[in-house]
Amino acid sequence: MLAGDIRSDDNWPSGRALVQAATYNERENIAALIARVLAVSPELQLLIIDDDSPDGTGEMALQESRTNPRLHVLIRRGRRGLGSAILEGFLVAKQRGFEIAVNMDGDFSHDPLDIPRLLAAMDPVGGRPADVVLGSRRVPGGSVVGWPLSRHLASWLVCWFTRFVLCVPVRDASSGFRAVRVAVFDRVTGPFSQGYAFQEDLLWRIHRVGGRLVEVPVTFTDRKLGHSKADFAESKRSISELLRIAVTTWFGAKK
Ligand SMILES: Nc1nc2c(ncn2[C@@H]2O[C@H](COP(=O)(O)OP(=O)(O)OP(=O)(O)O)[C@@H](O)[C@H]2O)c(=O)[nH]1
Ligand SMILES: [Mg+2]
Repeated sequence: MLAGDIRSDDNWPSGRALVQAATYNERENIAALIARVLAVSPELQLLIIDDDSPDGTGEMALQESRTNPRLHVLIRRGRRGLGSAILEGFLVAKQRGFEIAVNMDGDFSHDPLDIPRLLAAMDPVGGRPADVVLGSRRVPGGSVVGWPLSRHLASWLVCWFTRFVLCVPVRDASSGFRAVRVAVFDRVTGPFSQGYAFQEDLLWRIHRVGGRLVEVPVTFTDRKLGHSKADFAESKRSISELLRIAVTTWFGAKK
């Protein structure tokens, strides 16, 4: 949190899992997102990390949080990037004593009803606990609905690169739908990618310290409302960050 940022409240109920969504111009989605995530279970709390959306998404969430003790909002002054927002959410979850943070997009590409499955896979009965559970489109049972061919190709390329060049043993490293055991941030340090490449970067760092990554199938549905924020400049930035990580993977140079 920087000077000028706005935080909704200080009295958080205690809990095990915090769901978080980074938002930028999601006014068509935000109210329904809040309602549907919090309806999944009375045990869940939700943190919205908004980068001062010009369309008022942050204020709408802030307003809602005044009457809802399970909803928390951080409005950051200035657009600081998706990766930086997600990282801040994870660190808030850790500071507030949550054990697990579940990150999801704010555009309903991720179905809130899948959250309990992600949480269950974190600590399977009789199995090994995970550090990250990915909601994966690329394991049997997972799928994508509504993407044009170009999106499939770009996504496949990034996932292939992360798996075979960055040597991260998952099929859907780009998935933003993921449960993370926040204690992992005691072992993993940055500097992290600030933009979309944060998703692959974080998995790469967790894998390098021996963290356990698990995938469960989900259906990803392309957004119906609002617009994608993944523009050409962001794609260029992500590609250059992934290439830098590749250099570190293979040649050990400092990132
Ligand atoms: N706080 C914050 N959130 C962001 C930023 N950029 C994107 N987001 C949010 O991150 C999530 C993912 O962004 P999207 O624009 O949906 O990206 P995408 O899923 O690759 O693109 P689509 O499939 O077209 O929706 C959404 O909830 C966005 O509102 C940012 O700079 N700051
Ligand atoms: Mg999206």
